[in-house]
Amino acid sequence: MTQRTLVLLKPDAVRRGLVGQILGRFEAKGLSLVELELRTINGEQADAHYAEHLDRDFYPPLRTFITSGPLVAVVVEGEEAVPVVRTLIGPTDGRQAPAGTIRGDYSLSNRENLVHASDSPESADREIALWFPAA
Ligand code: FUP
Repeated sequence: MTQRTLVLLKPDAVRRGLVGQILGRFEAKGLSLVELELRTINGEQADAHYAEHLDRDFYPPLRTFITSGPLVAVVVEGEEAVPVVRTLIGPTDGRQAPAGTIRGDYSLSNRENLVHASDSPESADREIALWFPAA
């Protein structure tokens, strides 16, 4: 089944010059990039994206990080795109993520972990509407 999912290449990915390599992994897998924009978000936009995490202890530094510079917002489309992209990026903590995953190969952090991807089709619908209302 064809799905769409919302991917963010977070400010660490842009700062480290990893945007091309990360997007290349999605393309090499056979997925399509159907929306793509470089954007710097403010705190209110971060709160809307991370609504489920607002009360967590880790949220204030996460908010500072995600607003710290430009990120790349992407809508990725393809067969089972939601779980397939989650598999490609790996678990949250880059120190524990397996080699071969994006986080496993490029991140040593559970905050600066390079990529966000929607965790369910319902989250994807909400997040795509938030980031690309015209899509
Ligand atoms: P994930 O779905 O893998 O992106 O992870 P979560 O939705 O659980 O967390 C969202 C983001 O919060 C993570 F990408 C990084 C950040 N985070 C922390 O900074 N500290 C934590 O302990 C957990 C998550």
